[in-house]
Amino acid sequence: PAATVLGYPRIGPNRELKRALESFWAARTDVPALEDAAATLRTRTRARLAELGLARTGGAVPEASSFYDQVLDASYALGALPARFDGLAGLDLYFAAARGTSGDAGERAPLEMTKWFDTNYHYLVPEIGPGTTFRLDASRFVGPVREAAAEGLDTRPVVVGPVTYLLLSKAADDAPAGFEPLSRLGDLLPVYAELLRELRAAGASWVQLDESGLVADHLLDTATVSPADVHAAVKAAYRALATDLAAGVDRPAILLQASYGDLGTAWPVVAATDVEAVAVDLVRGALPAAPVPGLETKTVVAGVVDGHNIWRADLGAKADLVDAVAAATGAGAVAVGTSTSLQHVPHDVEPESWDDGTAAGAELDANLHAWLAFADQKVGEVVALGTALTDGRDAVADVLAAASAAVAGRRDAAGVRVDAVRARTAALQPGDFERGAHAERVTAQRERLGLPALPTTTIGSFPQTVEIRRARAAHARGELTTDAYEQAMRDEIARVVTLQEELGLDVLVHGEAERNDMVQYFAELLDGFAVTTNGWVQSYGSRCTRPSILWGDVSRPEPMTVRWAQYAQSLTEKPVKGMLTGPVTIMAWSFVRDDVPLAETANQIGLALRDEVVDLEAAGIAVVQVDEPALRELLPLRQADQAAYLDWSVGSFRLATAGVRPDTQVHTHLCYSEFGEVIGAIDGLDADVTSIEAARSRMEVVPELQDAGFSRGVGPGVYDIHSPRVPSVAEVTELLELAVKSVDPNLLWVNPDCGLKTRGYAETTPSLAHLVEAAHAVRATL
Ligand code: THG
Ligand code: ZN
Repeated sequence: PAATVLGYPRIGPNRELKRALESFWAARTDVPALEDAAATLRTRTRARLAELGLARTGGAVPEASSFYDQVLDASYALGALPARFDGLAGLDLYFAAARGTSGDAGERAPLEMTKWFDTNYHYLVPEIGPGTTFRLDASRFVGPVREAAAEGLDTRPVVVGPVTYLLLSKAADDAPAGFEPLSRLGDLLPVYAELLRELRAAGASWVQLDESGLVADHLLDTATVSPADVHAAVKAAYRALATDLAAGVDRPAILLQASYGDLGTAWPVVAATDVEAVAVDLVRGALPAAPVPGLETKTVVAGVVDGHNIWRADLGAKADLVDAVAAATGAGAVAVGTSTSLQHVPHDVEPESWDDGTAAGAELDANLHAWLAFADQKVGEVVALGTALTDGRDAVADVLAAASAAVAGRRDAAGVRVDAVRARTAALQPGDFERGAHAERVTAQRERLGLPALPTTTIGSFPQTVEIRRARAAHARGELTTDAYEQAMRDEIARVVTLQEELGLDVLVHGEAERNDMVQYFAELLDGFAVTTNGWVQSYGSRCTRPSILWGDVSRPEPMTVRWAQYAQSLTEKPVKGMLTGPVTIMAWSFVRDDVPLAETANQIGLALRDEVVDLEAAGIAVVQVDEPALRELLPLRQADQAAYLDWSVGSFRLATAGVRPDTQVHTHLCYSEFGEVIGAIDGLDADVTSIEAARSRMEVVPELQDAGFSRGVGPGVYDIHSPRVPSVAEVTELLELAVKSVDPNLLWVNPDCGLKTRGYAETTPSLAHLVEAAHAVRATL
């Protein structure tokens, strides 16, 4: 077929899968009900894709559904789940690996979760050791293929490929030092071969194997695996799968997928395999400099429609790019595809409304409907480009013209380019990114704040209670007036401040009751952003976010957080932290514009936040925290691109925070503990205090930071908030004693790992009481 997509959203247009999963987990429904809901959604997806124009035959429609995660699907099918799940089977096993078990079911930790390439999707990390056995259970892949066949549809199952599967894995806890999961490739391949045979037997004419590991240096522990090793592994794997299998056995044709980046030196590698087709990302990646020998026998699926972002494509330009593919690559045939799976974008723009009844709302609504393409619109784009390829552009002239008009309309629309905003970023000087000398700030802040050694604080949010959520929902429905809603939020802030005073914390927070989400809250208040009502994107399992849409130049029409912080500060003598989300995190968790450099947008947001920070200072706030949990997330996959990224990302944080006096203390919070690649950048942020995740790694990160010469305030989290467990005073004391061994007690802060938004007061209050008690105990020994 001339057109395909590499995957499609799995959660359902109205989050049907989320609801079905959560009902099942809450034991409100049983396995048949869950299976039924999932099957209904799969049927709906196939029908929708065919209705939007993908061919019903030839494997054009991908089968990329999942009950939770595609990497977990592979682990399950390969029989590769760790031994702690032995004795479980079927969905019990599947969900135990995803979510862990406790109580009567036995205590089992779930698989670890981490980010999928440079997206906001999180996958479950396989644990592979020398003793991991592989045994095929193809049922969860085969079932949907049969189901589709019964509907007269020849679908193309999507499976994480063997090399990428192992690259995404971590060494099992009991593996010897230096063990590399990729060393198990030889044992894994026969199981993949068997899976391919079973899929063929079920009726699949094509299978898609995702080898996006080919484009991602970040997956490589370069001490043990080099890009050359990965290339060799791919060659060996696909020789085994394509050539050996082809000799004696019927197998599906293989579409080898490489998304999320540039194939670069891997072009000859994929060309050297015996697969029938290669899907390449031509949004992030480029065409090869010269035709690649080997491709003449293959189809290249040109991934020209962005699967990663939500802008409507300039189809004329895309058609030009598609037309260039055959000559540039030497491909035997060309088809049109998306650059990545569409799982990273919401289902459909159509039902969205940005019309708030004002003239500006109506204009934004019309504009965004014209400018955006969610998954369904993107399917339409690849279908149109496929038709242009096979039947000529005249056949879709009106579609191409409409796309060009939309792109031109977006370029010229009010708000996309705001001269005053551009003038401000253009006038930036090096000094705007600099605060005074750190040592002087330390002295000035010590004098102003008068904090004890090992000051105690929290990361920012307090539990979002049912009452808070109810008040927000009632306000959104118009059933609670804005005055009443705001009064409810003030009451909550007062409660949280009193609680913190009673607990004896040193630096307080207002608790963020008024915020729905740490990015969306700011997106709603800044110019240049739009938020969706139903634009859900799966983050992990049943959890979704609604990324904001950054469509124009960013500015701050008025202060965003000042009155809340000021109110909280008016209630206490202790310092209350002003709480903001940093530019990089706002960008990482939004759909960003593709028409200006990221660095420009980062500076625009940096300046908007800078104004907010300065206003907070003027309102008497002495400590301002700017969170950047996503700093590492946006790190480019290719090492060569990382320095430039760190330059603008760190710069935007500094721009946001450098406008204040030396005696105003700037904090930041980073949600992870693997600092390897970014340790220099963290120092470069020039924050006075950095809180980080550390409880699960038992403070290992503290000596690492010291070794790297980090000499700023540091708040290694002393307990993991992701679990409801209340840490004992002794436990926290022990961790603090560990920390004071490797960090100057004058630099050490005491805080939990993360914000408390997702916890309840039942565990939050005693946990914080223990934290304060432990800090006092260790303080007394100094
Ligand atoms: N905000 C935004 N993006 C994020 C995070 C965030 N991306 C990365 C990380 N945090 C993802 N983690 C989560 C954690 C919880 C949920 C989603 C992503 C979650 N979502 C609710 C759900 O699916 O039921 C919906 C929340 C809502 O109503 O807005 O629980 O913190 N922007
Ligand atoms: Zn965190």
